[in-house]
Amino acid sequence: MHTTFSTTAHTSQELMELEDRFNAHNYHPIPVVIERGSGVYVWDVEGKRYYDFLSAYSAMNQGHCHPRIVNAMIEQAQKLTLTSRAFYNNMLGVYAEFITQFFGYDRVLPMNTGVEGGETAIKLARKWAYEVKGVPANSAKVIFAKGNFWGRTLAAISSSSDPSSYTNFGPYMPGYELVDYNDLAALEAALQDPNVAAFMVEPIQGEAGVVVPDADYLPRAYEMCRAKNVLFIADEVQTGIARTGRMLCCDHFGFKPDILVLGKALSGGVMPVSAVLTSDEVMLTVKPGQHGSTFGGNPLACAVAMEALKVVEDERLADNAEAMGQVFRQRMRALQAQSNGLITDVRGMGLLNAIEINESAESETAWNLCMQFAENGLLAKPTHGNIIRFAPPLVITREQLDACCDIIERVVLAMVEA
Ligand code: IF1
Repeated sequence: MHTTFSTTAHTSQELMELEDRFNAHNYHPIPVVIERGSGVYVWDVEGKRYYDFLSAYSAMNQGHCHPRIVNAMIEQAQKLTLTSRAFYNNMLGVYAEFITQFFGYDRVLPMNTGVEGGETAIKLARKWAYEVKGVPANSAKVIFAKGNFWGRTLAAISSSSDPSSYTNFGPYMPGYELVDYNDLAALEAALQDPNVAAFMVEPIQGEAGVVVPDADYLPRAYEMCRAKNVLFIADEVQTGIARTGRMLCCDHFGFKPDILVLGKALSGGVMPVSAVLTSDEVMLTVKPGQHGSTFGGNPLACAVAMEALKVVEDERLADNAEAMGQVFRQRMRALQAQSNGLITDVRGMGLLNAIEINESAESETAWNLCMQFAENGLLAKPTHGNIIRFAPPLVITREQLDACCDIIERVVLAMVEA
């Protein structure tokens, strides 16, 4: 039935009410309604400007509406957007060569969302386990770290240790095993099973609260997997594309994962683009008809992803993330020292950082801090009640970063004095 649609002249309040009334209640956003973005800034519908310190969970590393990426998108959109993989398109081969050389892998399998990338990596690992490693049919295992987050599909939540992710969505995917993150002994024990196909891990756990492992954890885990002929799958959906101060977070630790999963900022945040990169040995186990996606490898995504990666390189965003991250953590540590115990930890790498707030079970200190940050023109969101993630676009300048640290400092010190 056709009713009255309210399509014009909305205030933030009206727009939030519309979502509340007609949309699923699967999120609890900070009450700010964004209408426009440019670089590190976003504006709400009333025209108020904010620094974006979430970057759509690290999808906007190149900044909002990067002109080069938007132009690549518009030009390609006017020419060809989708053919499906029933036919070749003139962009996929060029993109495949570009991205495999960019990251140093034999082959790429293009998908759309991050979770599809993770799913693809696990399918590849299973197939490789049966057809190359020689694991008996249907008995391959994949090891994950507790606290992992790789999306919302049934396969992804089946590996989750977070009850809000998995409760009442069962039954779950078999063939998974969970070990503690940052625990090499637990990984070593799990690797004793000869049917293990892969260990899938985020170099820094994002959803768990920006958990940075010990310096030797990842390279030693990689060596241990290698010794057992187990594939090391790096979920760099959030940590990749310069976020942590190197092109890949694994680059900090001097090893190259067997399977690399990328998403989010691979498109500069203009559309969902993910990719799985690996060797001939692993990738060629999948034959025509055995995996794919209508939109995977579409020419629009290819054009956008190539430009998004070139921007990261041309603007030296990894170097900027590294330098700005140092400044940011230094300022936050100084603030922690002044915070009378309100800030209990400052951690991160590059521009993927978090502060931990001393919070009692019933209080909403971190949420209130984020509301005050918003009031003062900076957007961030708490996770797990007491952790505030700070992840601005990597194009942020020193002046902008200092202004943002000033805001955070002012709000935190006002809270300390209150
Ligand atoms: C949401 C957090 C971030 C990811 C890693 C795969 C995916 C993600 C390491 C799946 C997605 C998201 C999705 C977003 C919130 C979010 C998140 F808050 F849960 F912890 F980034 F830190 N691997 N991360 O972090 O990618 O399928 O979503 O494209 O709203 O669920 P996707």
